[in-house]
Amino acid sequence: MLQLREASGPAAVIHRGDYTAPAYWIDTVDLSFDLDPAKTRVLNKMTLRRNPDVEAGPLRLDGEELNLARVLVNGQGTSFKMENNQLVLENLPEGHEPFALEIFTTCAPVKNTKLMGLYVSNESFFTQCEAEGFRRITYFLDRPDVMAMYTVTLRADKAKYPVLLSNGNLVEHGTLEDGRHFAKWVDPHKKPSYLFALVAGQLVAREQRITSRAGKEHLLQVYVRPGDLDKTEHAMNSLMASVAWDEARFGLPLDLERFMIVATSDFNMGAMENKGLNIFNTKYVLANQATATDVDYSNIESVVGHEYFHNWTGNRITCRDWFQLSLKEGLTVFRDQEFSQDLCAEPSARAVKRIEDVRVLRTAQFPEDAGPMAHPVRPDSYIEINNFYTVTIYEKGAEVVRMMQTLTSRVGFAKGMTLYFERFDGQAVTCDDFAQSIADANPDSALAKLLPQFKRWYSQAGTPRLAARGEYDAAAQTYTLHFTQSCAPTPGQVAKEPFVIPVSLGLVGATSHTDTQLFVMTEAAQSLTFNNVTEEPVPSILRGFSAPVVLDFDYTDAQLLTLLANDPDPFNRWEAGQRLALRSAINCIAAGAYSTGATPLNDAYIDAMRAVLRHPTLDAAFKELVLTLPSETYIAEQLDVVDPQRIHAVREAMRLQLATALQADWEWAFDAHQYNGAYEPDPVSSGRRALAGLALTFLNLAAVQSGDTVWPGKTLQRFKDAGNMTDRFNALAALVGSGHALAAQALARFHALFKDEALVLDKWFALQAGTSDRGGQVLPAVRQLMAHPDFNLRNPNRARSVIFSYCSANPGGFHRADAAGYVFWADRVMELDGINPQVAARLARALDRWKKLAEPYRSAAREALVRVAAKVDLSNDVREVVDRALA
Ligand code: 0A1
Ligand code: ZN
Repeated sequence: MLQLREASGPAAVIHRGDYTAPAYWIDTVDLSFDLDPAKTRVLNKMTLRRNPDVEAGPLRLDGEELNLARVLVNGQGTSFKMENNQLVLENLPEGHEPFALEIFTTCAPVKNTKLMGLYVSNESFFTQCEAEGFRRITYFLDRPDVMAMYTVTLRADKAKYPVLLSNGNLVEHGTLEDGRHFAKWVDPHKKPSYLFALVAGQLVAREQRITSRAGKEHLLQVYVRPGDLDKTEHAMNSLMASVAWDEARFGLPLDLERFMIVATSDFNMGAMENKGLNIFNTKYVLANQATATDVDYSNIESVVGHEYFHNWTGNRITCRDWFQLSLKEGLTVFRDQEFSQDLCAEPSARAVKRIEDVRVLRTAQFPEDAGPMAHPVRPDSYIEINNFYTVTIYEKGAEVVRMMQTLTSRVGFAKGMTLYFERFDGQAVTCDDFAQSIADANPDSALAKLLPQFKRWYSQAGTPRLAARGEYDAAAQTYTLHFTQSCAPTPGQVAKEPFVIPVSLGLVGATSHTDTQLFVMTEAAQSLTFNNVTEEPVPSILRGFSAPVVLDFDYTDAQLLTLLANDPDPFNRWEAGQRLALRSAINCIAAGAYSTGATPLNDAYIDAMRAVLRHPTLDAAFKELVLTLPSETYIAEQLDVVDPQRIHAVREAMRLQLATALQADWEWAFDAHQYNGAYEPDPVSSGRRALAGLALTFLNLAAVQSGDTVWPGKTLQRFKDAGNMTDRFNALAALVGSGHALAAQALARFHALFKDEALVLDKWFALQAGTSDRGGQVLPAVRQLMAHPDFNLRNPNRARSVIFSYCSANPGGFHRADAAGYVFWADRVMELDGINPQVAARLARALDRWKKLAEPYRSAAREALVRVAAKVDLSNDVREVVDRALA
């Protein structure tokens, strides 16, 4: 067997403009695996043909960390060479006839700590091929525009690996000599290599047979480890709801006889949409009321939906190249968000979901768009594609699709989807192809008229700012809104052209309000006049967050209080409360007046919050959102220079003020919303639990302040008695978050109760690493957690639960004046990079916004980045992130 040395050099930048079609097509792939953790043998028999549209050239197959044993062309040995991780074949048959290529390689799944390609987790085999993992299994044209028909034969020890799965249909299985067995799978659909999957191990399945609208029978399966079957009901329900929804809303049926989901506890991301064989992080499958919170239930519903919806948007029509990633991701996030909204019985619950989605966009994507990693929804270049599975591609991409729906109507957008599938089913296409389909199906729509300009959302990075000013003419009874738009430079893009911004808006008066209308902004400056306006109104702009922009409007406090009380649009009602809180925070931060006992919030705000909390008809879930202050990260984004300690102190002062000023109201809220009946994860009951949980948080904060022991005692009791994880964890978090002495025993008890539940232990770790810092205690605690016997750096979920919870989700604990947080960060990035570069690169992004930091943080952060960048053997993943940060 010959071992090939891998050439390495400076990482290449890949440009979108350099796309060329492949020189060869692969029509069929017949793979045989002899599965063995230390040495798995892979026989890959393909039929290929030259692409007649491309000038003849050598065949270059991608391969990584493979041992090559044999290459045969039409059954004969052939010459080949290795160049930059590619197997290059020059002496191939002339002409355009198909030829056979057979490649035999081995790989070592047990050594695969990157979790890309074929790897071992808990003694089972799993694969992850998106984006470029298939080349770690065999030599291939590992690019999404090469779509082939797959046949897969798996052979393994029967006792150790009783279940053998791959894409498509099981056509044959049986026993072999020496206690081995085999299974043969045929996928009836052609697919790109990134959708290939195999699973082998000791697994059990929950099964469900369903009949589609068209009368077809399907088998749905959720595979987990033997002890976890009692945690699969919700995932299965979510899958059935997904199948029904895609048929009902978009006319897209399940195109497979069998659809499988398999859960693994070692996974870099959330889940993967491999054709017919989705592989999931256990976090997004396993749930029962004792181990999972309401948030977990809702995430499972979204992720199961997301991966299922990819079956059409991603798998039936895929991406021509990885620059088009948002073609499938933005569209599929949009679809999963719509799915979750459509499952809400009440309109108010839809609004709650929308607010939650916007909160993610604004706290994660807006900073990305303003930082060193900013990139367009369709990027122009990358070094490591794994770095571009971003909130911009996913969440901003979803907003771009939502704006298309806004500009064509719900019915019009569905027509556009139908046209998209008529045109491109079975193909690998571009974002342009998608946008053109939606526009062509709606020729009279604003989208069709503005398409070239609309597509700037794909090509220009950065978050646009929409500034508005109102002008009331009492004599003429007119109200005019003057709008301007702008967008700051981003790396590589200095000047920006105006965007198409759909602005949903209305006017709110003391006693009446107008209907919502849509104003489509296209110029740098534009005005809109309303007639017959008899009193000066308050404009409610960007209702439902109709475009992913920052809205600047110089509202008075009184105007915001009006919107908070009267806006018929729930999103803007919530937004008014956030603006008021943000203003108080920023004023207090600017004044430097944040010493202990500071009261940043004014009485009007407190009274308004009391009115919302006590409101007779508003939903508990909505109240919880309104009464939650903007996060430290969101506050930081509004400032030019960021002192994370000051932000933390001010926000903590605000929380304490809300806790004490509304103490009686929180007591009422807790008593009125706690509920000990049967557990249901629906929006109404989970909203109640969320509000009761927030009340407990505030009651414990107030108690620690006043020395009262009643509420901490009650909270501990609630923690012990809780009938579900949501209530139990909220009680625990309230004790830990307040810094009360009872927290220690609750934490110990929680660990003892759940020591065998990995996902619950993740929560236990994350809570401690993410807790509010009081005098620098969090970093030493984090170091201790890393020394805990249950800690394991190789398991991404566990690494995230401690290290990311501290570095990325705990600004008050992480940004220390003594730089120890950054030293810790740099050490972990380098340590993780040797194990799993994808996870390391995500952690590397915790310092993206270092240039905004005040001293001494800024210099210390830079020093930490420089130290990482100086490491010679960094992965491309981490190198790209730190180089961009330092540029
Ligand atoms: N396509 C998946 C996301 C995903 C991407 C890369 C992965 O491995 C490196 C895994 C999953 C999705 O959107 O769900
Ligand atoms: Zn996806």
